[in-house]
Amino acid sequence: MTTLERYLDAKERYAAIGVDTDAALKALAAAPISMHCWQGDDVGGFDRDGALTGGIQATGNYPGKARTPEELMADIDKALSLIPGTHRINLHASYAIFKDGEFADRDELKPEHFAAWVEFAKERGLGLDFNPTYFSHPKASEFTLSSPDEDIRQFWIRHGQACIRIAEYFATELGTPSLVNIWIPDGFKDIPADRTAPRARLKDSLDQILSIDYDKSKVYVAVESKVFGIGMESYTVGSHEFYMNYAAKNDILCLLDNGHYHPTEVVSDKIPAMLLFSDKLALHVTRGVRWDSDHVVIFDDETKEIAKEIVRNNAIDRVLIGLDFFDASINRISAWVVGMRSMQKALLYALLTPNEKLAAMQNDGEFTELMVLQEELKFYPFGDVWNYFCEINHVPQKEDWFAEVKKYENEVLVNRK
Ligand code: RNT
Ligand code: ZN
Repeated sequence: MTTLERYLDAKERYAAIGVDTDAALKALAAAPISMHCWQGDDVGGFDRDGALTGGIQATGNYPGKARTPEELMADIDKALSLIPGTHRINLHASYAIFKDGEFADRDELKPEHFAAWVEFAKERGLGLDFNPTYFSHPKASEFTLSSPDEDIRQFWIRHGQACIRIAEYFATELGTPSLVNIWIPDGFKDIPADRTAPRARLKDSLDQILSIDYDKSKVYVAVESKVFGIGMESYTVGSHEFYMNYAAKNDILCLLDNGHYHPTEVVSDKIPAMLLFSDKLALHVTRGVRWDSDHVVIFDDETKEIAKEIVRNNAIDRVLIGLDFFDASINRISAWVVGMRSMQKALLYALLTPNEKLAAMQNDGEFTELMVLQEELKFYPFGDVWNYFCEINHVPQKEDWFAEVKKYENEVLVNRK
């Protein structure tokens, strides 16, 4: 049987339970995912050589890490060629590209330092998202936006403002809004004596960053909370409650990273709650294994539940989906492709779920029927619909894409010493 024949067969089986597979494919094609550039070089960036700091960690030493902007762009191209649909690239400020001999510190970054990325995105029809980099920098060795040292705090405020201007430039050049996500690593290793003052300083810093004049239809600013980081086990300045309230009061976005909550809390349950109060919200989809370990996103239960909440709430346009992981122990391009394709598979799985029918069962108290159908759905011919989506988007089906990655590894990546 051909891919099309299998698809047509699947289409009939889904139609029998009221699911329109053609509509699902159309909706999936219109769901961009922001692919984080930092999986390609273990969150290294180009603006300095030092170690990764901020209580996050990329472990592993697989050959082929991108060392230059050219290598990173080539690797992104390779990954995108194996991922169906058109997506976005998520950059960090540390990925500024300086001309020979030039250098600008983080508080002096300008659009011109990202011109090469804009050109890259334009040629490929990609949108760009952005993140100020509040780590891996000598001035980020202790605190950033919550620093008690006023000079340091002002330095990082200027960085945040510079990033908004750069994102506005992205949006103008590319004709699609740019998300600026603020995450800071500030916190205490041990029990603090004052939990309020650092948060008051962070609040004031955010106010100052947002006080610049920028076009809110072009730049969406988001704040990303966290429960703890390495070396900041006892207290995180940018906690969930802090940012959720800050975002609500200031009409900006909350970004939920599903590695950033207590282990039994799930982001899939937070999405519908947030959507009742916010027009838009942003996600960092990741996979925490025992802690915020940033493993590659796979087609697991929580990723599926996250996708279901987005789809059921008819919120593909309101939830800005980005990925956030950094695994240096496996082929980095493969990590991107697995993560992106898994997120898309989760969305497709949600789009192929008879959501209204299931909701009606819940409403009518038919919990036995609900369980039975939810279990049976797991064995519907989802893979045949996915393979057809790959075929019509001209990317390899099933595991066939991996041969391309292996070839690239043998021809290109192994030569990076
Ligand atoms: C850290 C946050 C943050 C970073 C990236 C590199 O815990 O998740 O989003 O992973 O900005
Ligand atoms: Zn994150």
